[in-house]
Amino acid sequence: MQTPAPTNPSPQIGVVMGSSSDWETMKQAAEILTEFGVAFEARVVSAHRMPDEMFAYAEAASARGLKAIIAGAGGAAHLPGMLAAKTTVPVLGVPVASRHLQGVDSLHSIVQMPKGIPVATFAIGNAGAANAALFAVAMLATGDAGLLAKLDAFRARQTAVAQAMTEELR
Ligand code: RP5
Repeated sequence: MQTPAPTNPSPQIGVVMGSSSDWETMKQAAEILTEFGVAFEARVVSAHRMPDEMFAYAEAASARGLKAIIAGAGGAAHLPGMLAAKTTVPVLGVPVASRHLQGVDSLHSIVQMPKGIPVATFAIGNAGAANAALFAVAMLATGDAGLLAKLDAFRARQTAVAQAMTEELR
């Protein structure tokens, strides 16, 4: 479950997570960003094991040109909220399913931000990671007609797949 090296020299999106064990979930976001041709980096930035690196990452995010940070964590998942506390770059939080409470703990930790520091919170697990990436694509697409066309085509393919489902019932 190795995360890819952060090789992209000018990423638009940061995909960060509390542990390499989160990668199985967070790679869903990476796959969407790759599909849309959005430059991203993927890193482990553990809130409780690497707090100084976490703050440094958040503090540098804007100047590095990041347009959004997709942050996934499990358990007492303080990574998205603490990143958001240190940057105005939008933080999209992904609750990773945890061993004992199946990610309900992660969801509550991420979604219940006190007023003033928002974290956009997505579904627990793979759907949340993929949707966070699609949301980031939608944000970037507001200023990028080419990306918007790709997003429209993605939606149209989903519609076609759903429309074909009735045939599967026969
Ligand atoms: C959190 O603790 C991580 O985000 C992960 O979801 C969870 C377990 O981490 P590991 O024990 O697998 O490193 O910090």
